[in-house]
Amino acid sequence: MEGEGASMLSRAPELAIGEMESVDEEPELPPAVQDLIRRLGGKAMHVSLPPILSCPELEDFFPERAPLSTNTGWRSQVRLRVLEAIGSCRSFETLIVEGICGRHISRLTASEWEVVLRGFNSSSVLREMEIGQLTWSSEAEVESLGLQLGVILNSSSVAHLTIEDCRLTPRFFLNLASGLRENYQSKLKSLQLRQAWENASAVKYVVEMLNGDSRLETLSLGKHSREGYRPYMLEYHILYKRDEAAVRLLSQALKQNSSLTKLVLTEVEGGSAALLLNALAGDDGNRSIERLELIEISGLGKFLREIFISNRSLRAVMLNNMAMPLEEWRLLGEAIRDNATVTNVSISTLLESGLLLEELEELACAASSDGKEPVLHLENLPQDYDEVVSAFNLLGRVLRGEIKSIQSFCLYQLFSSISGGFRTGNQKSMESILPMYGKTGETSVLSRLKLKLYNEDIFKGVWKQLLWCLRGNTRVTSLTLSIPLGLGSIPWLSRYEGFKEEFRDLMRLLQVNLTLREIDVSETPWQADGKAARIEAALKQNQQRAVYMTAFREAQLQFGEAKAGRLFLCGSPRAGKTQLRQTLMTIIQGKSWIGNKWDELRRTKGIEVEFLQNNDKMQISVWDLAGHWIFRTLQTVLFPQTSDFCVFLFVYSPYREETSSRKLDSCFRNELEGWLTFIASSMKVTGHNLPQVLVVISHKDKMSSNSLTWAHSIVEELRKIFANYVDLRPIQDFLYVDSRKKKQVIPLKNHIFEIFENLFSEKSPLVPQLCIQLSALLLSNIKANRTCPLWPLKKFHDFCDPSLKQLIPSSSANSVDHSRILTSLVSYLNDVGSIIYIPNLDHIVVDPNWLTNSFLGELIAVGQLFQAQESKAYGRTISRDSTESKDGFVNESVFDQLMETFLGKQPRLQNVDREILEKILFNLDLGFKLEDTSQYFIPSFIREHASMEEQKHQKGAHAKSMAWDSKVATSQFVGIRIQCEDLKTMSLTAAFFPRFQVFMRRKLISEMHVSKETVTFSRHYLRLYLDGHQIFVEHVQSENSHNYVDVLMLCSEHKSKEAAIKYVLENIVHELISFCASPNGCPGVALVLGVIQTICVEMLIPSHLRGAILIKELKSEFFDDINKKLRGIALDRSQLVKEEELLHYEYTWPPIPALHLNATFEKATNLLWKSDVEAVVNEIRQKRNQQLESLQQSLIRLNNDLAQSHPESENRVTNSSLPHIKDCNLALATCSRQASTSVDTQLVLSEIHQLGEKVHSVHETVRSVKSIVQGLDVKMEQIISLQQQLQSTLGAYMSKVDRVIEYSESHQQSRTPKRPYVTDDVGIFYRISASLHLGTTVRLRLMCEAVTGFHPVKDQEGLRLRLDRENSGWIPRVIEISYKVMYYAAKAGLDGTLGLGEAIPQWDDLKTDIVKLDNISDIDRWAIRNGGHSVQLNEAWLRIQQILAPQLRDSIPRIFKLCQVKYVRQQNGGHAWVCAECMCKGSLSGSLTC
Ligand SMILES: Nc1nc2c(ncn2[C@@H]2O[C@H](COP(=O)(O)OP(=O)(O)OP(=O)(O)O)[C@@H](O)[C@H]2O)c(=O)[nH]1
Ligand SMILES: [Mg+2]
Repeated sequence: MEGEGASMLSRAPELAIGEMESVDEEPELPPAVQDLIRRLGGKAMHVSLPPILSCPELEDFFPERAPLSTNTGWRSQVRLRVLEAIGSCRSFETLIVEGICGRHISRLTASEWEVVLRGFNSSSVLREMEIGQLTWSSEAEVESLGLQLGVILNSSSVAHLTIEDCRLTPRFFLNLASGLRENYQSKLKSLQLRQAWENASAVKYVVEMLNGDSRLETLSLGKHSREGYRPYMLEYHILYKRDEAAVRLLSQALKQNSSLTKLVLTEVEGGSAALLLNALAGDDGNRSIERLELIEISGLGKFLREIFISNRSLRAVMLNNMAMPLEEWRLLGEAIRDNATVTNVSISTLLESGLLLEELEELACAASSDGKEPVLHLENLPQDYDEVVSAFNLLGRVLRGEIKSIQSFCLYQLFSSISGGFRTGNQKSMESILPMYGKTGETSVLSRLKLKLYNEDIFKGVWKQLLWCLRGNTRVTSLTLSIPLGLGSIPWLSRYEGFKEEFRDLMRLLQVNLTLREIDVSETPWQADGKAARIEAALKQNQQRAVYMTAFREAQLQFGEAKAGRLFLCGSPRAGKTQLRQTLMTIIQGKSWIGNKWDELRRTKGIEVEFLQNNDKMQISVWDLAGHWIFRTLQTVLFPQTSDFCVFLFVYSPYREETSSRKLDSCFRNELEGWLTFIASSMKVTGHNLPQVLVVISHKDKMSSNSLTWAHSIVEELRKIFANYVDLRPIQDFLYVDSRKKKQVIPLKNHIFEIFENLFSEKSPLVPQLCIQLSALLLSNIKANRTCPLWPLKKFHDFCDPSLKQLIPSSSANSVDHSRILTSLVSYLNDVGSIIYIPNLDHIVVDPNWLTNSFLGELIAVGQLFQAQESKAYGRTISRDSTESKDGFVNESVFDQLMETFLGKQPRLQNVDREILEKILFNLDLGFKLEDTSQYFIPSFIREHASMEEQKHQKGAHAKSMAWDSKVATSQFVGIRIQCEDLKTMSLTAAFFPRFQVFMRRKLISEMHVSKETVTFSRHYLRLYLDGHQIFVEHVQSENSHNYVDVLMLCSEHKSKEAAIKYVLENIVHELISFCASPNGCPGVALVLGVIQTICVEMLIPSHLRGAILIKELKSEFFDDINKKLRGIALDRSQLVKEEELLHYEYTWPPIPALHLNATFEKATNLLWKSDVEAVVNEIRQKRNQQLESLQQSLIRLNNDLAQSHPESENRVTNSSLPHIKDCNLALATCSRQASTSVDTQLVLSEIHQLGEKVHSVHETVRSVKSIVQGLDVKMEQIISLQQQLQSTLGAYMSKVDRVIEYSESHQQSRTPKRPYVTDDVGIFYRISASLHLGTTVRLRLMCEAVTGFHPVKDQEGLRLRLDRENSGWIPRVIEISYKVMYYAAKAGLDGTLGLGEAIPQWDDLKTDIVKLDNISDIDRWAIRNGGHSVQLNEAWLRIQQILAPQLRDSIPRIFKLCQVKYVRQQNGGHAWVCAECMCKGSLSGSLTC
């Protein structure tokens, strides 16, 4: 609101005040004023007043310098109208005094102040008052203001008063406090005084405020907390310059006060702080303060100890960046240990000057005690690698249970000493960073762990060990992980790997650790790539598991290896699944199959469930899935959620019956891929236990060849693709069978049983004997009793009872909660498929086949007119017309007909009536009945189109039924695509969308209280009217689009687009993502977000034709575009680059030929959400910062190297006759000076750090006033200045490198190209270690020397040379030169800056080669030390000079595609050889001449 207002004001046309004054008739108020008055007069609540005086148009009426007496006539009228408008608005929650007067009190007269403040008197909405950074012309003004503010304080509901950064007079305080003394009605609760007064006399009035008011709860004294990075403004603060008398007065008041509950002291001088704290110690100390916060105060050890010893009211103490000697920390630890009342001591060291880890450890050890609950909350910020190691050592001690005082531990590792892709080589030592020494961690007391690891290597180094430590840990309940999205881990950049391995590690941990309750990964790439939702879902399931595992453990049941499992048969129709099942049955039962001897097998409906084996060793059921796609929804609903206890057989028939020939190989690939996707998507990742999949090929008898070569390669290829999701076994000969032949199937049967045995003993979790016994009993029971598939809960309990009595040990029999055990049993038996449990149903399905085949399979078959036997026509009772429904709804009569047809076919069933059947359908989310109508939504049971032809004809027809209700002139359309993260291995299963529709509808109506009428359904979409927006959630199950759901929105006119997006993300998109991760969704699928081409949303173009791009991809393209533009900025002309130009990136949507739509363009800033645009800009800024930091460090090192070897080298550098560094820029000069000591080095770095911080704080201020885009401008400005600094430092750095490679002044003068390198004849970069033989042909090449960064030139021919005796001396030196250049470039992290990675062939190989040459710098140093010259290198340069000049000079443009140019500014290096592109850019920007 505020931002909008401010920008509206500034858009108004300027007003000529002079002219207005001369007009008789009262002129119209300036539009900005009118607008302000209109808005303030409205009904809306205003949090705070917009800073009106910073608006240029209004400034004319409130001039800062002009005397108040000049405010006459029109000007004074306008002023009055503005002030009155503010004064009569009574809905402000915050009063920021400096906002009214633009920080200068004298800008308003006393009477004007009265007008403007009028509305705040007696206000009942005002909550906060801020007085800060004020200046004034006379004391009278400030004192009068004090009086007026005092009235507000007394009469209004203001609860928080902050006064900071002012030199307010004692009389101001006297006036402010005057009413408070006697006013017991005052609502003031918190008082913050930071550098608030001019002299100590003011304290006595503050004391009066403390004494007088009984409601003040919080007192905060000291420096401004945000002052840390700013230079101190005025050091007059009483608590800063100690005034003992005043402090004593304050201390005494604190002692006597009984209303305060919280005291905060920030950067208060040590002696004063001690005096104040004295008020809390001893028998006569304060007894009301419960919370004490001390920030950056030194030397308080003794006093703090005293407080822990004698104070009994404190509950929480926070110590932030406190400094004291080690011994004091130990003593403080002991005092904490002995204190019985404080329950929370948080200690953080978030500044470089903060306490050392050693001190933290000393404190924690001393505070540790067996009998006491842990109270310490530690936060630390290690400054370098060694400190990280120490911090983890401390964590190790805590996790092993050696230190028992720490309740939460936070480690923020923020330094980035590793850059440019270099490894520190320290990884090895990370391997043993968290040893457990055989302990499980059961005695550990830590409950919260927070890790912010900036460095990817450190994260990877410690992650596995940390998770290993947590396996046996039963105390840590909360883990917060933050891997800042910097360096190589930017989730939306294509090279990002997503920490997939680390994710699996975590899921593996969650299989065994049931203690962890919350894992916050919101600051990791997992948040954006959909994995966070899966972690969430796993935690939720763990909580349920924890409940039943605890029930089993508490009942002291015996555990053993699992014996019950399920075999799933999947594949296309007529693949031979049922045939194979029957052959397996006959083998096991030892008899021949009679059932279908002379009849063709019936096609399977739904899932046929049968019991294959039920003996002492194992209880296996076969789940034979119908191949026909109409049953897929039902199969998904009843599919297992974890792969524990399951084996999958994919059956494939290569035989094409119609033509009696072999099917194409692609059929096999597509079918197998489809089923693997289905399996991977339907099950949650369970760490090690990937679903076991076997491929069986049938119809061997029909095939002419026994060879399976065609299948091997496809299986192998898919095995690799799906390696992370399923365990696809290679094909073996016995897997190729005639499914009708027992003999051929026996080896397969044996193999399956082996897999199960192996699974039970190694991979499945242990289960109680009770479960095993009951699943065996259930199997035998079902065989005996087929007419009673549904049991009431009571009957089921009775059935379980004897086993419970038998297996629960008598010792725990009395204490066992039977109902808990029974619930747990139901969960287990449902997991292994012995029963099917349907939530909210009072019955248990004890015959799974009845539900999956006889009931649901049959019902679908009836509804979809499925013919189980090709020859017979089905559905005499159901008419063809009634079984079609485009939108998925049917009338009650059709539904009745369906049900009756079904019930009529099963007359002997007991316990099953129509009502229960309906309940089952609805509880499985397979449909619902529309309230108040007779419509049933049962999309899976009813056909969409009459025939396949019609379906083709009507493709996209559903889209026609979607339409936007109204389109206003300012229509704002938004389209969000929610898509599977990996399209190769994941897809949304058939049941996903129908179930989501039902779930979302229920949630909207019952939890969000949305009226039923506003939620409309159809087969492929859900339409909503929410919060004023029209929303379609659409999903089409078709070949093209089963991987995504689209959310299309027409935003409300009354809301901003940003607010609308936020709303829909929270209420629809995130709901959908968590539903997908839940057991009812597709737990194996991770979802990511994309944006849809706006015109496609507006025109409701069919989903498969819509343009869409993943957000991470769009961000990445946007990021690259900005970087490209930045790289092109010439150093001296960069002022011409406008910030918005950098942000102006248009994404090109491809044309849609089917709809005759041409390619369109959309601005990335419009397509992306603000937070994403900000993320891109932040990332760029952060990267530039890092690069600059790393370059500066390298420059310092290089300078040091050179300075050490040549004491006079600084002279030589600055007074050097080398023309290109004569004009040595400021940055270099500063760095050279600062490089002299390591302390200075730190200074440079901290300056850089501060630069980043300042940008941040500038941004925060700007954000409150201007719109975000304007805030971005500030950041972009910063980026440009960073880029400039980066380039000038780069220039300086490279000129130093030129010294190292002996490229001297004379070479520069003779304009010798300076970036040579050597490749072999086909263009492969020569390695430094490669041996060169006489007679070999090599090519001498030259890089472009552009000031924005050197790089190889595309399609450069190079100079062909044959290695002979003469040149074999200098060519290796040229290779050395090129390596040195790259070595230093990479060392300084320039590969990223310059984009070298893309340019140089085999850059990754080179990098490793360079790393091996880590001692090059030593060699250089040695060379320089020994005379300053490497004769050989110099020789190489001379030869290059000779060879390229003079006769070849004219050919350089042709052979090397380089032209000679001159940079306008000397500091850019004078002459250079650059490629055509860089020349063009440079001359356009005017930075070079040809
Ligand atoms: N010659 C021969 N016929 C087979 C073989 N396997 C299956 N059949 C026959 O192929 C037909 C279809 O087999 P089913 O087992 O019903 O196929 P299905 O995979 O269960 O098919 P749906 O239930 O529709 O998914 C039956 O007539 C089988 O007898 C085989 O290996 N050789
Ligand atoms: Mg079948």
